[in-house]
Amino acid sequence: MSLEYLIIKSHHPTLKLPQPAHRYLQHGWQSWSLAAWTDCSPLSVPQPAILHPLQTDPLYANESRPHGSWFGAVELANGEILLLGALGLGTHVRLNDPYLEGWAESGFSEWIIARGAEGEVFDFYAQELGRRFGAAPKKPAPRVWCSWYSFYNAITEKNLAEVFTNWGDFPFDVFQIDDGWQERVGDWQPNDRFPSGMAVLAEKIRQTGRKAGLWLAPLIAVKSSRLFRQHADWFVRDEHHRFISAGFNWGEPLFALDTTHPEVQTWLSRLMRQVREWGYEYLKLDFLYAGALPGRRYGDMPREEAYREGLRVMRQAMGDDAFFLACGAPIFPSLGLCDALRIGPDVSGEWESFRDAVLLYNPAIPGVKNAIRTSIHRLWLKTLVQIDPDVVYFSRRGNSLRMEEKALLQHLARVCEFRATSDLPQRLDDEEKQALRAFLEEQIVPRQLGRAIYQLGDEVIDFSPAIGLPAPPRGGKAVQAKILSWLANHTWALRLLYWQNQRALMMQYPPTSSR
Ligand code: 9PG
Repeated sequence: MSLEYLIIKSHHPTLKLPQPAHRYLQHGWQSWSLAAWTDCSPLSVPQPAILHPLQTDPLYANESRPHGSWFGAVELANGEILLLGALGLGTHVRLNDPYLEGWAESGFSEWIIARGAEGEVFDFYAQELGRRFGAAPKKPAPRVWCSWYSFYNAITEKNLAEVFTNWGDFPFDVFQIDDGWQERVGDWQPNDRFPSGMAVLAEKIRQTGRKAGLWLAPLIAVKSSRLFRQHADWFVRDEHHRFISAGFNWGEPLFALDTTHPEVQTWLSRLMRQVREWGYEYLKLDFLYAGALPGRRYGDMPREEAYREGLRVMRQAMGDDAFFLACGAPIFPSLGLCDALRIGPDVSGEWESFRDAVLLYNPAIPGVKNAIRTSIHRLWLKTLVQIDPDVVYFSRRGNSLRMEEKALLQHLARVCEFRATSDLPQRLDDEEKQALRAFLEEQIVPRQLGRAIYQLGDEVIDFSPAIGLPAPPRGGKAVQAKILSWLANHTWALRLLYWQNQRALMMQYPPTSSR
């Protein structure tokens, strides 16, 4: 098969399929949104709807026909791939059999139409995207210990310092502090569990010979934050002058900063310089989708351009020497401005939950199967940016993952060549420690053998057990699903769930004993 292609400029390109489409590659908008080959039948709309702004492109969340952001591809009966892919932002593709339809939210875009073997088509697409957005990862991916998937937000300066010491000479390059250090999302000062301040902790990390990493969600604020209360005019609104929703998390509604507002840009610059001054060199900037949600902004520009403007401001302020991991980030608008990109939803200590996967039909909710499924469909981005599939687990304790499930996740990290974990040294036995050390030290060049099949050294790994989507619920389960979706759309129910989780977490890591 040889590659055939054409580059055109269009507002609304329509392509008649030469043969019936067998499968459609649906590509979600941001890190956590679903990317997967699906049969061409409609998919259920993920629930609850209150999370749409946080998990998908909310403008298209109710579209159940095959569609996606920036590009779409079909697999033809002879196994060839036909791609309609934009080279510009604010673009979408859907399958309207027998047509593949693209459109740009504003104006014209360049588009690639390419046909051939899947690998060749996507290599070519990546190369053309690189020309427009910036090519080739410039920094190697560091080996990271991240606090999130063991402590969640029950971190204290004391329990973190303990972990940093306990790792001894383990080959990590970065110790990254995740969510839980800040006063509130929006108020980026240390809370009372970090009485010595963030600079002291960064120095402690540096003394162990690692770089200090920090999590922030700079483009959102929770309703109760000082930032939101004092600067309501900095937040994106709709045409009726109401604040747009950036979703719901931490038991609260989230709002989106307007990255085109000059005062917001000044504030973002200061924030980035502040965390650099504290001594953090690895920045995991999260919930970034908020900068590109639909709404009215100070500067009248397309939403993904507004986002890119915000990213440019932050990149410039943090400096080129910082390592910037973009998370919860719209994929194409982040290219060329970050060093690494999260390419799937969060992992969790569970493979798949019946409630989330079947009843809510939500492929963006944390879980190992969801994380592998979406990441596997974004590996072709590797020539453009370091790709982060989230952390792996080596510990048998603290999760319900079976050996082979943990192994598949570890293999995904090997394929991405991005190695991170949240395992706690005090919870690993000797065998697990040895396996983790070997994982961090090994150098394997992965080779793709099939759509979801990779060769890693002497092993051939088939990721298909993580690829399938669940069948939509029927009968009694469908009734259960309706009730649950209704319930999960109420903020009181989400708050209850949040406080329940927090209570369980506080019992596991009591703040008093670890302060
Ligand atoms: C900290 C976490 C971790 C994690 C990030 C992000 O509701 N949701 O669907 C949802 C998805 C992801 C998420 C939180 C909520 O996690 O990906 O690594 O940093 O924030 O809060």
